[in-house]
Amino acid sequence: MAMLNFEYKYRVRGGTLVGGDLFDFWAGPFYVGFFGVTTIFFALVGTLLIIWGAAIGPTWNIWRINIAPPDLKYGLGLAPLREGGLWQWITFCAIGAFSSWALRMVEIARKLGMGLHVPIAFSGAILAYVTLEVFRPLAMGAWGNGFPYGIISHLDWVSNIGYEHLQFHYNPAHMIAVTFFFTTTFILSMHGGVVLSALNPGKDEVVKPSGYEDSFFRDLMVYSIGPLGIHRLGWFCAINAGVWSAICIIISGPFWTRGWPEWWNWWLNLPFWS
Ligand code: 07D
Ligand code: 07D
Repeated sequence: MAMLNFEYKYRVRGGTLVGGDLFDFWAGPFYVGFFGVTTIFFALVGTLLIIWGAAIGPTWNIWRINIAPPDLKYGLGLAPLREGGLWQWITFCAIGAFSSWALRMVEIARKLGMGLHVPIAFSGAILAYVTLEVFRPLAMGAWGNGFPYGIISHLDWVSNIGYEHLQFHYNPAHMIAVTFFFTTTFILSMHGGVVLSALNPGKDEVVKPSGYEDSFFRDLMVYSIGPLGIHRLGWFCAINAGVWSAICIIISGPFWTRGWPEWWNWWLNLPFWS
């Protein structure tokens, strides 16, 4: 009941970014909005194009379906549908759907009078995707440099691009991205663990307030970042994981064409070694 009263308060017109009152309503618990409609449109068209691509391909095996980008010879032009054109339109729809979803988050946050932290975080993932499928192919002069749509085939792409640079682990931005991914899961497991240990006690035991969580980490390692701080840190690390991923791939090809181990020669060439 409390939830319903609360919904009654905020479920009012306003806060939309475009279109005024157009689509400014809920369908059950689902906020529609202009960007809800555009998300559904792009996601539906994109999915139908994927199904079309699968239908004209050699297999319905879900793992092996592959919709490849155009051959490099098409450069940055439009390719015939069966020769990568489908990939181009799927990419267009994917960008439409992902950005509509982010903008819908913005509208909902505005209605609730909340910050834009969630859409900002999701934008990190969108940035990584657009870097892979648009910015890097643009910088390299052909859509054929994008990754293909297929569960196994996109793994092959990652591996191939990795070996094109001999040893991708030597890419310094990849190192930073990987470290942020590892740090994000590490701090989430610590945070989830401490919250559960305090707020989900055994039968007949009392729930412990947040001071207990702080004390746990102070006793353990002198310092507790605090209940707000841990979420700031998580947000920061997670976004950096996506952003450094985007950096690590945009520099691979457009800015560094050789093996990544070779990049470290600057270190060996420092004057004080010789
Ligand atoms: C848990 C949130 C839920 C999302 C899920 C994904 C689809 C795709 C497509 C039938 C954490 C739903 C999947 C809608 C269906 C067709 C054609 C997010 C969670 C459950 N990958 N990748 C996977 C995508 C890239 C890489 C799995 C998408 C890059 C590696 C899944 C994209 C590179 C491995 C998947 C994308 C890359 C995977 C699990 C877009 C570098 C694995 C994903 C749009 C980033 C793992 C068989 C997951 C696997 C895996 C989806 C891009 C590398 C199919 C949608 C090109 C090394 N990727 N991926 O849980 O098991 O994400 O693959 O950019 O080992 Mg990938
Ligand atoms: C791109 C996904 C965006 C998703 C969006 C939303 C839907 C809807 C619907 C569920 C970015 C999609 C939503 C479809 C779903 C429903 C209902 C996320 C994206 C917008 N690597 N590597 C990375 C590691 C090696 C290589 C990133 C580790 C090898 C290349 C990350 C290892 C070689 C590329 C990372 C390792 C190699 C990468 C990926 C270990 C191969 C990239 C994360 C331990 C031989 C990619 C921007 C990411 C990248 C990337 C980690 C090994 C090559 C940092 C831990 C040595 C070529 N690697 N890697 O970017 O930077 O997520 O992409 O060995 O292109 Mg690597």
